[in-house]
Amino acid sequence: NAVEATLVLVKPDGVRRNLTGEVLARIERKGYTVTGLKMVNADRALLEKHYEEHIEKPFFGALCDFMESGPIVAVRVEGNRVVEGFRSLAGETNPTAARPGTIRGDFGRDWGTVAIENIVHGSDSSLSAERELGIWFAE
Ligand code: YYY
Ligand code: MG
Repeated sequence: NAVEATLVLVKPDGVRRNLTGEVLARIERKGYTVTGLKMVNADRALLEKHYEEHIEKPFFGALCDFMESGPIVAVRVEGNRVVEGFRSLAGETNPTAARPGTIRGDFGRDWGTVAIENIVHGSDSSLSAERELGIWFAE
């Protein structure tokens, strides 16, 4: 057994569309445990830390504008292999490619412009999870 924690963010599109409860319900229904929860208005400095691997990417500016467009719900989730498990619940990054039945497949919007609106973030490894939880749940 490999109980670990991951960071889930309900992004501004998810909060705006009243999907916070839907995302939390899917997490809990899967048997994972919510161990931290807060609403955050992210600023550029926070997002540059969170998305440091993407700073040089062409979509970075649009991604930050999108992530700053409204409140985010940050969630600490615990469970056996939850990092991989939540990525599986979320589905592929692009909502067009994400399978129906996944959060992004069911609710994500790919307008073909600017930032992809894919409802949620989930850490991509246990190392990323520790780093990101330190950013969003500092102190
Ligand atoms: O981990 P994940 O969120 O699935 O994807 P990443 O490759 O880490 O990209 C982070 C974030 O950036 C993604 O959720 C949407 C956005 N994005 C984008 O708007 N356009 C792209 N071509 C790639 C990613
Ligand atoms: Mg990522």
